[in-house]
Amino acid sequence: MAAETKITFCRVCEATCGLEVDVEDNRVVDIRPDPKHVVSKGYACVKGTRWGATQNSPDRVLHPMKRTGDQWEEISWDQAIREIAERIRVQIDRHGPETFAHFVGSAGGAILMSPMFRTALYEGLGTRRMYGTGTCDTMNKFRVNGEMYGAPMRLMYPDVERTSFMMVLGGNPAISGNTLYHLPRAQERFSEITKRGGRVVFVNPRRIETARAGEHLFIRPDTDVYFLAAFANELIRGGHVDRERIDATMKGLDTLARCVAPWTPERQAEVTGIPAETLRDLVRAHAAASARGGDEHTGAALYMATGVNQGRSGSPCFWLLEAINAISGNLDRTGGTLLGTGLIDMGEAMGELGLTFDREDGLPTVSGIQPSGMLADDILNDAPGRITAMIVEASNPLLACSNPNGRLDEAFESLDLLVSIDLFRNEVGSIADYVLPAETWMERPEMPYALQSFAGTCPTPYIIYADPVVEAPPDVRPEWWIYVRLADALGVDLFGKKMLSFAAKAYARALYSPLGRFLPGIERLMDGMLKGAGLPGTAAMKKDHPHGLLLPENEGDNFLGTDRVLTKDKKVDLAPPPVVEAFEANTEGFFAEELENRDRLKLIGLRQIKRMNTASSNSEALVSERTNYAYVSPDDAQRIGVANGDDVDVRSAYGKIRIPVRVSDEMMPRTVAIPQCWGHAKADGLAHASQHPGVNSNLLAGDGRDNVEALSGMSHLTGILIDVTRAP
Ligand SMILES: Nc1nc2c(c(=O)[nH]1)N[C@H]1C(S)=C(S)[C@@H](COP(=O)(O)OP(=O)(O)OC[C@H]3O[C@@H](n4cnc5c(=O)[nH]c(N)nc54)[C@H](O)[C@@H]3O)O[C@H]1N2
Ligand SMILES: Nc1nc2c(c(=O)[nH]1)N[C@H]1C(S)=C(S)[C@@H](COP(=O)(O)OP(=O)(O)OC[C@H]3O[C@@H](n4cnc5c(=O)[nH]c(N)nc54)[C@H](O)[C@@H]3O)O[C@H]1N2
Ligand code: SF4
Ligand SMILES: [Mo]
Repeated sequence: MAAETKITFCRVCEATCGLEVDVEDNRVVDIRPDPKHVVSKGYACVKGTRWGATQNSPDRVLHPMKRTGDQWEEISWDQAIREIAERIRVQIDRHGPETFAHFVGSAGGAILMSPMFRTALYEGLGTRRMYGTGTCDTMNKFRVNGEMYGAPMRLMYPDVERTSFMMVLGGNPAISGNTLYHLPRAQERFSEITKRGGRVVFVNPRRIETARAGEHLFIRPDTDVYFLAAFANELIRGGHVDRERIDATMKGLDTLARCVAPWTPERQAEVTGIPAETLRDLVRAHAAASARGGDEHTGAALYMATGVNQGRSGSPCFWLLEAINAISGNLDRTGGTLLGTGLIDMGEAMGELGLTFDREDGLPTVSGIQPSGMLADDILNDAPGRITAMIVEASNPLLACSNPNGRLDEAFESLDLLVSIDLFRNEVGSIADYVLPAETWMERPEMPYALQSFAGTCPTPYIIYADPVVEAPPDVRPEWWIYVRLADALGVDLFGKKMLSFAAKAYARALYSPLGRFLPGIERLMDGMLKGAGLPGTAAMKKDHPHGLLLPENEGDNFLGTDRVLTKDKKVDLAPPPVVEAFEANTEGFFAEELENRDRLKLIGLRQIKRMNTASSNSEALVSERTNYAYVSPDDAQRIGVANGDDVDVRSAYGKIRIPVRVSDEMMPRTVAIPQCWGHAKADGLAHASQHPGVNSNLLAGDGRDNVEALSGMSHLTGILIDVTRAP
């Protein structure tokens, strides 16, 4: 049969680039960027264009698998659902509902349908123990949005297309595809800012690839809070604030001013490594871009990503950053930062603080996600409510999360029931009791990530829908289906509604029976969402807008002073008490520690274009190196006494690893970067990855209270103090 070309979009990262896929006999044979996609316009990276190797991998799990001792056995779905439900029931009867936990990874964020049914099952069972890699990447932002704007999902994005001053702290969008706002072709779009005479500044301990689009400034890891405090202080002292807007729509400026007052450009320079004069120059440029004269407002925007989120002050940093955008008159302004309008109002839908509540130990659960850094503690204890059973969906926490000296492995191995829902038998799957095979993104109908489609975090607003590119193998299932079937077997009502629950269960039961092909597909729900928002339905989207449908541009002036501000008094809070408290409690103490540790090495992570966390490590089309490396500056290499390829021992307070080095002048002195999410030596279900294992840098990261940010539950994964010596 000749190849047929289908139009779809990649779901490996948040850029969701458009793709053309050649399919022959239900097999993917070629993938190219879609030149007609309305936003990615012919851009796609290798993870998208070489996805075929993962899609067609001989290692994929194609049937439910059950482990007994070292033996794996293929079982039917009926048996899998029945046995898993029985074992969950036994644990809940014995220890209460909170004993049954869930963990979802980043790939789970790309699945539109799963979260609804997953949450419904856990809520129905009465357990709130839902963890995820959200506390490895962004929960500080949701927490602070909740405090400042009244809802975690009030998420601003920089108006990249029109700004004339942009500063990016702790992100590398050209490699990562960006996070929490939609930016395919990142490099090109940042370059356009420079071309139209603006400035783009990347603040990062590594001279990153994206920085080719603008300027780069080294910053000592985990010191951004001092840089941002001094930046805010200089803006306020210099009078570069929009008093009128602040008085009308915000509150707390005085408290903010008091908090940042001690942080002068000189003082921040002592720990950040950014000279005072450089900071002053940036503030001047920022103020000039923000100034409004006549009808000119070119705008300025600050943005931060995981490199800052993962530090010890992720929430205070994001507060300062948002406050800078707000007080300088850039929030809700063309060329500044904007709040999108998606298909539904996620902020309102998720309530005042979303699903934020405190755990018994006082740590937070933001937007329903418990701190992954507490997971080992929550399993390895004797309290009656400890976790004994868990489902892991689309994740590999043993490599992705802090795992001090393998403590998380120990915790997972001690569980009475562990289930992995995945495409492969990864390291979690290898020790699980059951592995349940899921569909790949090429096998499901979808609109992009919820944040994009629902919250509208797109500088170029648009919507797209795609049918499955290939039919799923007969015995794999979508995640939502698994949760509905488990709810059925456990006798749990979904959504707290008897009729709706009954209908969902009847539908799931029938979908894979001989009757199934007469039933409408799950895309019917998406059809409803689109039409509900006044847009063409799925059929019209496919026929008339296969490359995406552009939506009206967002010009701003649609947030401040409106009901879209969800705080009680409808004012943006520039000094939310819990964040101010945390800032005041920690900032001086951390500063003293920084001064004390000025000469020590700090560890940071490094995302690589060919690897998506742990998920592409089994692809022979993407991974040819047998290991990752520790990247050190020439200065440090000399001090340690090593050259390219030599092995070093890296020790932290929590663990030790051995890894070869690469000397790189991209690195800031006293900083070592190790690409995370390697370390596949034990993955017997991943033939290629286990032959190209590399080293797990998260064995050096600490867990427990001391390594979890008290405001957001974020894990401390960057700026970890280490000692590096030449291996004997
Ligand atoms: N030191 C350090 N550690 C880090 C980071 C860092 O910067 N530094 N980054 C952190 C971040 S931001 C994150 S998000 C985590 C990432 O960690 P994880 O969220 O665990 O990410 P992945 O490794 O991408 O996903 C793991 C699994 O998802 C499976 N999968 C892929 N697609 C699907 C699907 O459609 N359905 C199902 N059911 N499974 C699927 C893959 O086969 C793979 O086994 O790592 C974190 N770890
Ligand atoms: N190729 C590829 N793309 C991915 C992923 C992947 O694994 N590979 N993962 C996806 C996921 S799950 C996510 S969450 C996003 C993340 O998207 P990004 O946040 O853009 O990811 P990174 O490239 O890790 O960027 C973090 C940057 O922070 C810098 N950094 C580290 N510590 C500090 C610090 O203390 N201060 C400052 N200012 N900078 C610091 C690092 O050098 C790094 O360049 O990427 C997604 N896209
Ligand atoms: S940038 Fe992200 S969405 Fe685009 S092709 Fe690469 S992995 Fe896919
Ligand atoms: Mo992430």
